[in-house]
Amino acid sequence: MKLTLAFSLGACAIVPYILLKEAGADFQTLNVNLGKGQNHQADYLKINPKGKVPALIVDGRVITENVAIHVWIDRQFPQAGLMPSDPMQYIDCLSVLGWCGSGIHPKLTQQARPERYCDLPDSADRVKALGHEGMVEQYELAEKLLAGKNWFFNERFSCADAYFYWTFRRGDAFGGDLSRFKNCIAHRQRMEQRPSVQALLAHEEQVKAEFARAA
Ligand SMILES: N[C@@H](CCC(=O)N[C@@H](CS)C(=O)NCC(=O)O)C(=O)O
Repeated sequence: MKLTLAFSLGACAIVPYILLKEAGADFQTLNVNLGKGQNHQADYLKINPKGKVPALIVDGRVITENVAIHVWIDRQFPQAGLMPSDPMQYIDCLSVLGWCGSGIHPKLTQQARPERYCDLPDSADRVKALGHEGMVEQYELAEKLLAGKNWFFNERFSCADAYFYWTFRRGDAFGGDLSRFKNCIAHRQRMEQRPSVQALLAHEEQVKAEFARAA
């Protein structure tokens, strides 16, 4: 089986990268420079007409949307136990994935791309500030969900941990003081000790160098 992950630096495509590594999958990445708009070029739109990363190409067939990709990886590599085995916890885990994708991610995009939310003159700072406020409200919830725990479910790493890790790391990159989110910070530190995330961080350095050479 040939697996190619459409990937970009710092983007939510890092989540399936982590999960594929956790699963021990053999895969390659197609590195898409979002900063240069490569995701809107014809070659990439043939892969994902939505113009977004991630996309996972499985023997030529494309899967888009993080949640669908995560579930596919879990089903393809069941031995990795990336989703909880208990049916109710499985649903709770899907619920966290949905929340990361549709509850937290839009607050991050609002800060990165305020012009997509409001194009009135001089509105960008206010749009970003509201995005930040909304993001922080979500981290308050995460702080409670992670209280007294190493991982979201069963004291065992799952897709939920990988997805939340990205949302918190991305949110932190916008600046602002997140030091009160002690459980989220500890979760991030635990994530960064996992070999899958270490591999990701090394891969990001390589891709950074590749993008710089192409600039
Ligand atoms: N709903 C999609 C969202 C994907 C998404 O928004 N990806 C961002 C990177 S984090 C992207 O490709 N942005 C490029 C753009 O919007 O121009 C998913 O969960 O996979």
